Amino acid sequence: MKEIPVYYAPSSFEHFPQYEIFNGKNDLHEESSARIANIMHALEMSGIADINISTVKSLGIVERVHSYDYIKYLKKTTESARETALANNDPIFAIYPSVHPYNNFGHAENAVALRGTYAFDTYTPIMRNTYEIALDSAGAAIAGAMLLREGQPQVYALTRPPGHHAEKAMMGGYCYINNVAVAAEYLISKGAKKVAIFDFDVHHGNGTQDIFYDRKDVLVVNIHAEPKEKFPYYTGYQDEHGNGEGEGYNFNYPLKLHTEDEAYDQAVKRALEHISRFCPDYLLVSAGFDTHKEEPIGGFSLSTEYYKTLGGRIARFGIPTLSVQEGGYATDVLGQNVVSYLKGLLGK
Ligand code: Q9C
Ligand code: ZN
Repeated sequence: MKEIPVYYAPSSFEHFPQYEIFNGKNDLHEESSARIANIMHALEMSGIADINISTVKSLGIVERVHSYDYIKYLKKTTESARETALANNDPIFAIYPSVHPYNNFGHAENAVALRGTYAFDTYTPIMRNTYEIALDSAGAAIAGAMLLREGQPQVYALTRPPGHHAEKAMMGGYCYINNVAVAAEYLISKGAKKVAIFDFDVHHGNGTQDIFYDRKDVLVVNIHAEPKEKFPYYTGYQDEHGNGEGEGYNFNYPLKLHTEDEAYDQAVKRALEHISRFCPDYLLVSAGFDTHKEEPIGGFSLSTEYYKTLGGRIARFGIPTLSVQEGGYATDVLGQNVVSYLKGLLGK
């Protein structure tokens, strides 16, 4: 039976954000390890996945995507969270921002000031192992990209934490290191001339857009819920087309809340046209399943079956494709949705 290679990092089960702060209140954090437990279970049951452990850690590539200062901050703050966690015997000790930069004079010397400088929301805590776990997650995306270079047509990286909200120098939206961007940069460092990224998470991939906004070697196409209704609120509008050399290499398809299979599929067809016109060497997919109808923080109403159609449309390009896990928080159907998508990729 035809299988799809899957990469994951075992440490992704050790990330335990407890709560996100919304409007001054602590809400239960949706980005739980139950998500990947459910996906792993469904993959094992499906018989279509060849599951591998990733041991890749590539700080070198990560530092081509993110600023040196940002990565240094993430590492140091993780170390400081670890010290406090150990000293207080509090394994879930977490660091959140309290203030954000405004019209100041460029100073961010205090620890609290730095937290606001490097995070754009209050949903993305730094805990005792955050830096290492985020690096492992990006490593799983690189491991997947390595297989593409060996000639695999379809690969899936089961990354957690997710990545597409992480900008060059900011964490947010449960993301610390932009996994899909790291995979793209890895492929380019190995000689790829053109890489396309298709992002179908329900939230706009502001981080990926930010990272490649000025570049024409990486085309970024996003389909998501209208940002006037949904996180990340400030980006994902249709008039964001890229900048300088990158002008014409960024496309956003914001769709109305409650969009169902048929209308969604029409938009997917239009979005994918940009990719076939671009003729990339590789296609990377930010695969978020928070578009599903049972999604607790989504906004669309896609069926489990639709993901198979979507996978089929992506596979039909015949471009070597790495799908990288992003969001999806309906923990009892998430795995089924992933399997449906992978079946589409495999042409089943
Ligand atoms: N209390 C990803 O899907 N807003 N991130 C949640 C609900 C943040 C989603 C508000 C959503 C971030 C990778
Ligand atoms: Zn999302």
